[in-house]
Amino acid sequence: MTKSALVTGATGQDGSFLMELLLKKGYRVYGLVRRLSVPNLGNIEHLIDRVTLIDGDLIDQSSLNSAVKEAEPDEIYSLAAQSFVATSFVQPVLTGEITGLGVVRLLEAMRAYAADARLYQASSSEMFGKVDREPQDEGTPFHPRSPYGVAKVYAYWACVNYREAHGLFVSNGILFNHESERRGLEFLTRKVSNGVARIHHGLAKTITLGNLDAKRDWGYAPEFVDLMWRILQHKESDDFVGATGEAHSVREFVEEAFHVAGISDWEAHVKIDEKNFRPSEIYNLRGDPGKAKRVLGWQAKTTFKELAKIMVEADIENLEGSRKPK
Ligand code: NDP
Ligand code: GDR
Repeated sequence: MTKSALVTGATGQDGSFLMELLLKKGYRVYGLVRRLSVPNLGNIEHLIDRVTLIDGDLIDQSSLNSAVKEAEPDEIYSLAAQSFVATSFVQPVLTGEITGLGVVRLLEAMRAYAADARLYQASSSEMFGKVDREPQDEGTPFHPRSPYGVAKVYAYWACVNYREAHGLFVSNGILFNHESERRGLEFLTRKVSNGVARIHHGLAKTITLGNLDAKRDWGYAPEFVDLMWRILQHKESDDFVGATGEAHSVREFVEEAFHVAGISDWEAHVKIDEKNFRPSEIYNLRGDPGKAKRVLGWQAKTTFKELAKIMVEADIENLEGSRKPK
């Protein structure tokens, strides 16, 4: 029988790749989309004839109830969030409402209307925060460093609690940074790939950044949505780290991105502005994906340099035709 999947955060980077994957696997796919004054369907334009979009907002319980009733899902992918860490410092209450409580609202909808479904929660390496060990795995304690990280910890434990208290199949993927040509423009890798492409085309001279010394474990998003799916196919609900196992600094990413565009004097094109620093930063994150490999046969493949190349080349191509006249 055709399986049904409900994906929240359908318009985001991960939602778009995940819905592609689920369609390929033959699922009937429902995507939850919130009403905006101008629809934000850019990432899923190519899919909208093949998926059913349902109006709903994580702030609104009744819309989540209706979405679950309409989709009758076998699998629910809980991806919607206020996902930008920097914004969470200036909108902490909104972030808590959406990224934290929003997940509980979805769990309540599942408990009432789809108690036999399986739910994947998009947990984050930001929950580890100020780490006391490296690499981080499923047993590493949480010490979040932003309202976003705090909200994700709340959602993580809510999922564990619904598993233990109500016997629901709810699994967390604790994923480290994963990026792509569909990443939002404010995130570091895309800000850089887009900025480099603009410089390449003569549309800008510099990129303004913050902390170049922070290190992240950066992978390629399409591989990480495959992990989400595998987590829900496992015989029992459980929590898994998804990561490449390698960390690189922001500086290394910037250097590599300029290198892809053939620009060697990258430092001449980068300005630093205090406003891009976080009130409390996470300096170093590197994941141990050993359990995902052992239990689910999953492994990240795209290397750090390949990731920079994919993103910079895509942005250079996107901006082709918008070169400034001399
Ligand atoms: P994006 O920011 O690209 O997408 C977030 C999605 O959530 C968008 O579709 C957005 O809709 C939707 N959304 C936001 N607020 C609401 C709301 N109130 N009601 C309904 N939908 C809402 O995130 P990613 O795709 O990168 O990430 C997916 C999930 O994985 C997020 O939960 C994120 O926190 C988490 N995560 C991401 C990692 C990464 O490196 N990408 C790593 C670890 C975890 P709209 O288009 O309308 O804004
Ligand atoms: P992150 O991603 O906070 O790790 O969260 P982001 O790309 O925003 O930052 C990565 C690192 O780069 C540093 N940095 C800058 N970041 C941005 N955005 N803009 C800048 O100008 C800049 N300069 C330096 C940051 O300080 C940080 O150290 C992402 C999100 O996708 C979360 O939703 C997800 O949970 C985690 O990854 C895992």
